[in-house]
Amino acid sequence: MQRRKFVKKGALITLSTLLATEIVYGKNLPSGYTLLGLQDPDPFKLFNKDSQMVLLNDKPWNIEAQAHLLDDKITPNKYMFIRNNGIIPTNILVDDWTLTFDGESVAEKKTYTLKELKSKFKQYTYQLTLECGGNGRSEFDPPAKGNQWTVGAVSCAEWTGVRLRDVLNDIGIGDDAVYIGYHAADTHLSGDPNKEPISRGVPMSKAFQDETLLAFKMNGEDIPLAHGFPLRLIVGGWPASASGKWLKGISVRNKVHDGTKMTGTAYRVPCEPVAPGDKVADEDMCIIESMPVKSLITYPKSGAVVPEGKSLEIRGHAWAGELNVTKVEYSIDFGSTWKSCSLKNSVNRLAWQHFAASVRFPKKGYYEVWSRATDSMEVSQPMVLPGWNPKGYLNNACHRIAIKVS
Ligand SMILES: Nc1nc2c(c(=O)[nH]1)N[C@H]1C(S)=C(S)[C@@H](COP(=O)(O)O)O[C@H]1N2
Ligand SMILES: [Mo]
Repeated sequence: MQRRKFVKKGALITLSTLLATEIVYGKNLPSGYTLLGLQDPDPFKLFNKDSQMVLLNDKPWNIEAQAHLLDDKITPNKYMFIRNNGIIPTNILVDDWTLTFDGESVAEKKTYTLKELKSKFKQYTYQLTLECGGNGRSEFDPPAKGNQWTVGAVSCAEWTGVRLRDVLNDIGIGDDAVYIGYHAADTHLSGDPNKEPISRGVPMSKAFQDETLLAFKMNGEDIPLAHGFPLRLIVGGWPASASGKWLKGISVRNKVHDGTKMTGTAYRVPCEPVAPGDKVADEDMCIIESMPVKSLITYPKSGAVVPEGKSLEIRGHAWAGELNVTKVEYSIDFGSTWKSCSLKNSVNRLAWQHFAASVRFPKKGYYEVWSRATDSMEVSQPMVLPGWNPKGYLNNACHRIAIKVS
C-alpha cells in the first residue's frame, strides 16, 4: 500500500502566511488538500491589503488602489496594487531558492542560490515607480479587454537587491546579447506546467542600468508573497510587466525575447497612431518601453467639500518613465488656464516626484481640480485619452478630482 503523502514543510509555511496564522496541526495535512479557510478568502485580508482597495479579478488576483490611498511618498504594501497573470506559487522554499541564467548569449548555464546573490554582490536600495502598462484602461473607447484599471495600478516602493548588471558581469555574457527575458515560478491559469503565464524582458541597455535590481526586500522587509517573494526583477519606469515576480531564471538572448506576452498585442502599441477600433498588423506594433509622463492627485479624496473662502491644499505624485518631471500644473476651470504646483526632485532616478499647491476657488459651487505634468522632453499629459490601442495601454490623461465649495 502506498504511504499517505503529507504537505511539505515549505508549502505549509506559505499556507500559514496566507492565513496569517499558524496551522496548528499542519503536519497532518494530506498534500493537495485545499484548506476551507482559503476557499473563499477575503482578498484584502489574504494579501494584507487595506479594505478600501478594489478587487478587479480573483482568477487571477488583480487588485488596485484608489488615488487617495496612494498619498504616502513610499507606497506601503497595504496600498500596493496586485497584478497577476497566473497563479501565485505556494510551494516556496526560500533556503533552496535559486536563479538560473541561460540563453544564447551565456556560454554556460549558471545558477546562483538566493543566499549567494545576497552575499556575493553589493546591495542597493532605490525607490522605484512601477505602473502597469494597462493602468487607465477603463477609459478606452471602443473598450479594451483586460482588467479595467482606473488610476490605481501604480506604486513607488523602496526596493533592495543586487544589480542585475553585477551578476551579468560575473557570468560574462557574449557581445551578441540583445535582450534578457525572465522566467518565474507562478503557474499558468490552465495549470499546464509547460506554459508560462508571462515571460517578459528588456533590452541589455535597460538590464545594465544602476537601478535594475534582483530584489529581495520591499520597504525594508521580505517582499510580500503577492509581490514576488522571495526574489523579483525590478525594472523601474517601464511597464511593471517587465518586473518579473517569483524570479527563477533569466535568459540572455541574442534577439528580442519572444516569451509569453512579448508578442502580438501584449504590452505592444501601434508604432504610429491609429483610429480608435482599427485593426493593426503585427509588424506595425512596437514594444512599450519607457512609460509616459503622468500625475496623480492623492490628497484630497475626490468629492471633498471645502468651506467657502478657504484655500485647499492639494498634493500628489508625478512620474515620467526614464525621464524627470520638470513641471506640474493644476487647473480648476476644465483646462482653460493652468497654475503651477511646487515640485520636488526625485530621491533617485525612476522614483516618482511629489507636488503640492494651495488652490483658491472664486465662489461656491462645483469644481474639478485637474493636474498636468510635463517631462524633461517638454511633453505634457494630454487632457483627453491619448492614442487608442487594441489592449488599452498608456492612458496618461490628466488626473482629476471633484471638489464642492460650500
Ligand atoms: N511572475 C510574474 N511576474 C509578473 C506578473 C505575473 O503575472 N507573474 N505580472 C506583471 C505585471 S503585468 C505587473 S503590472 C506587475 C505587477 O506587480 P505587483 O503585483 O507587485 O504590483 O508584475 C509583473 N510581474
Ligand atoms: Mo501589468
